[in-house]
Amino acid sequence: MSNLFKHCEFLISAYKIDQLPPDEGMEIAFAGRSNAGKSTTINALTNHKGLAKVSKTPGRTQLFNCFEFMPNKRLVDLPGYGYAKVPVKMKKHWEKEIDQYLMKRESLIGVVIIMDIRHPMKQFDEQMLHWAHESGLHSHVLLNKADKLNNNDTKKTLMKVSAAISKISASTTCQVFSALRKTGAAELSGIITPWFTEQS
Ligand SMILES: Nc1nc2c(ncn2[C@@H]2O[C@H](COP(=O)(O)OP(=O)(O)O)[C@@H](O)[C@H]2O)c(=O)[nH]1
Ligand SMILES: [Mg+2]
Repeated sequence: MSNLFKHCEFLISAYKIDQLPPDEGMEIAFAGRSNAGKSTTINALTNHKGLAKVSKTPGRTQLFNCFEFMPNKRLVDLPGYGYAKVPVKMKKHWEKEIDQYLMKRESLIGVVIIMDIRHPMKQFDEQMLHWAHESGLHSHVLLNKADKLNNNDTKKTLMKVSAAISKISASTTCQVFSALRKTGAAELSGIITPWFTEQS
């Protein structure tokens, strides 16, 4: 399968939403708790090892990182939410910025919600699912770090989380993933590619 995202380039890092690229074209956001694997997922999807910076220290990459794979088509690595050790003031700043981004960004067409398969469906993940559902955006959940679980536990978690998601948002899809091993990368690409190409 041809990879729509293989010619992806870093565009800009924004500390505030008014520093983002012009709100034109289409973009999708990668959301998830700090350390869930958002940056590693973007690298796996684009087949570009050092594109998005993978952090060794959780909570460090607190910026909107924007990547462009075609003119006016972007992937946005959102600041990680829910990291406990971030100072309250900084947390407030990011909650506000992410909130505003989600509500106001016209070019946003979908969101990929990344969860650590060992700790899925935390409060912020659920909030994001509710929000995606209410705003009628495309949404897809990755149960990442599947390399950390055996097959049986992986299957069980997928079933459990899929059931929980369907109660919140029937149109949201969910898959098992390992950004580290690129397991499930073709499935991910197969789900989000039509978001950009279908007529709306
Ligand atoms: N075992 C494993 N580790 C992963 C996987 N994806 C990411 N990581 C690791 O988790 C840490 C956080 O990843 P990062 O992409 O920076 O998370 P982010 O904060 O959500 O952007 C890094 O040490 C990654 O190497 C995965 O699929 N499996
Ligand atoms: Mg990151």
